[in-house]
Amino acid sequence: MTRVSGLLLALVLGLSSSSEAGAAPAMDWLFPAGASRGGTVEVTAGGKFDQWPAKFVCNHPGVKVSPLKDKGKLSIQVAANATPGPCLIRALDDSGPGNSRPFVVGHLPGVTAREPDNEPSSALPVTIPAVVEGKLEKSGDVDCFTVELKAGQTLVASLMANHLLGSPMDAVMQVVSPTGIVLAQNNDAVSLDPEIVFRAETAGAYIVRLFAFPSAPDSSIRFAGGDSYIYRLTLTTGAFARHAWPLSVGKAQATAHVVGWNIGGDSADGKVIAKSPSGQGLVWSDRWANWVPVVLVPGESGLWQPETMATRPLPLSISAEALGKDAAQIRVVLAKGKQYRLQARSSGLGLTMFPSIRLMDPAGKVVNTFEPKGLHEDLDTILQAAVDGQYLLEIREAHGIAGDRRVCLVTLGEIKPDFNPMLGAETVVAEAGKPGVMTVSLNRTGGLSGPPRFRLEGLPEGMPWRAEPDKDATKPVKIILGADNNTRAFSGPVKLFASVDDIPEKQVWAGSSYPGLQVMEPWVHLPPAKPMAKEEAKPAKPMEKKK
Ligand SMILES: [Ca+2]
Ligand SMILES: [Ca+2]
Repeated sequence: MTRVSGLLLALVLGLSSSSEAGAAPAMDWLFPAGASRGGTVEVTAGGKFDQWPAKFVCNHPGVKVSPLKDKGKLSIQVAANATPGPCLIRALDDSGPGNSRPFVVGHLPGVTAREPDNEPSSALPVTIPAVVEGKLEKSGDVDCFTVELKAGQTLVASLMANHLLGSPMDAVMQVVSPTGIVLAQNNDAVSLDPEIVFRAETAGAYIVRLFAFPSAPDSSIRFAGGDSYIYRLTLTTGAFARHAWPLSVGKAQATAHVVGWNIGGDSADGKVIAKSPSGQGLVWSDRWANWVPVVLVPGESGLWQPETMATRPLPLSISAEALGKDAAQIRVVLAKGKQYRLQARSSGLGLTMFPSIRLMDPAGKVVNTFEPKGLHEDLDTILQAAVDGQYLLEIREAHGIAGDRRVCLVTLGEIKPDFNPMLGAETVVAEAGKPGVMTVSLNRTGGLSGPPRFRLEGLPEGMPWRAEPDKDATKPVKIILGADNNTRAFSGPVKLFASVDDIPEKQVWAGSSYPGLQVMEPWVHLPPAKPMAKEEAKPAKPMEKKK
């Protein structure tokens, strides 16, 4: 085909590559990355926006995002009664939905970092408690903040950057004296993000100093920085939760217990909020500076106690702390031939125990030793009992280390017929005039084999959709949205529900790149058919029948 005839064909078909809408928005960061309840903040969205204003949606009902006149500038309003915790903000335009970025609803007063602050002498004074919204903005950047402490006060300085916000930084934090003497240092507490708990022996000014290396290590020896090196630094001498204890709570429980700093007495019970379909929630109290994750489990949650020799019933959910070289022992009864799921969670909850679990059969023989596949991973495995009887689980820290954050949650339960329906993607974008395709993995367990049934909410009245299961029941199901020759445009969120056999209906969800943040309403983008195709697709005018 010659170039000319190709051009003619393009004209005839109504194709015009030059007038194609550009790419959907690509959002690299939000700064600041959070706001307090009841506040309105101006936020800069970094990234590529071919169309401005773009549209912004948030999965948190208490967070309203409005684009301002200047490209990349947003006004974010947080309702006074908004549930604290992280949420996801997504940018969209006529080309479709872009990616989403995390944003945090907090409740401490916010302070914005400013330059210069690289030296203790130029540190920004911060009245605590507060959350500093900051950025290590260029290579070599260091940020310093001064806090006034009374003798005997315990300061908690906790950074959120790589964890949850996804900033590409591996920060180091120090508490230093005004003359620059390092009094405390931490590299990694919650994943790569540091946290320092510092008791002031004498009253006075103390400097919290922060710098970073790239989270993906490179050969540079200079401190790193950049537009996306965004952080939220919580500074408080008030209550700060370290972790839930036990690390799990029954699904129906409204409150959970936590341990932490400056948190003694009855202030250690918080509300369980933000329960997600992945089986996690958050424990939070407005008396604390923060929230912590908690795992939602069927049945009871317990703490491992050295004196407990009794057999534990299944499903088991026991929180254990690292005992140095010793092991926490748990006895359970397993049945021959049955399959059980054994999980040990620590890293996924922002904690640092690397559990090693030894399983011994009724004769006392070691059946297997289970460990997570890698650092920053949790153990999740299936085991089958060879004989009936009492088995022993021995839980150790693989490296024999004990410490504040070296705790884990061990769960063990028989695998029952069930399913966990998950979306293949957070968004569905169709070609112009074509239906959209959403894929759903049912993740069946325990021999569940019935056909899936689906229910969809959110498509415009009368717009067709259908489910196309694969012949192979283990393969994802395709959900086709819109007609095969789709003349109607739609862009919006939908909710999909699935049920199999007599298991109650479940909402189909997608994980996100941010741990613990789920997408419950995938965005469906069915662009309008292109002009020529639209003409063809229109029903022909009824013609007068010739007699
Ligand atoms: Ca600085
Ligand atoms: Ca670090």
